[in-house]
Amino acid sequence: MAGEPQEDCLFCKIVEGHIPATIVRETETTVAFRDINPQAPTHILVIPKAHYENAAALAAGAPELAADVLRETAEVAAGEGLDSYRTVFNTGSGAGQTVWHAHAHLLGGRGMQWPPG
Ligand code: IU
Repeated sequence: MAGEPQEDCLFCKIVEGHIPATIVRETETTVAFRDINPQAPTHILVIPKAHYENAAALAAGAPELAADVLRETAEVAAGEGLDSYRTVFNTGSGAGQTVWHAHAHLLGGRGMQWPPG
């Protein structure tokens, strides 16, 4: 069920501390940890602790929590000393989503191209 921990979800396991991750910040509702395959000098994932399969499901099911995730990306960016950064939500396999627990990619520390690939 939306919002409930999923047994086969890797990011739920990170939230529960069952899989190690380099945690940058944690709030009552979110966790931020370094991506294991960084695509920029700073690449951090900000996730809601509750399980929603993508950003659309999160925004529809728990709009306050979606706002927490967005606020937290800004806090993490400030903590990393980033003036400029990119926030990405991949939604669907065609867009590159591989983990089905909503997450914001926070990328910074290098120049960015537009449009993205
Ligand atoms: P995506 O938008 O679903 O493709 O992003 C998933 C990200 O999760 C991707 O950048 C992976 O490198 C990252 N990741 C991770 O940081 N730790 C893990 O244990 C796993 C994936 I699996």
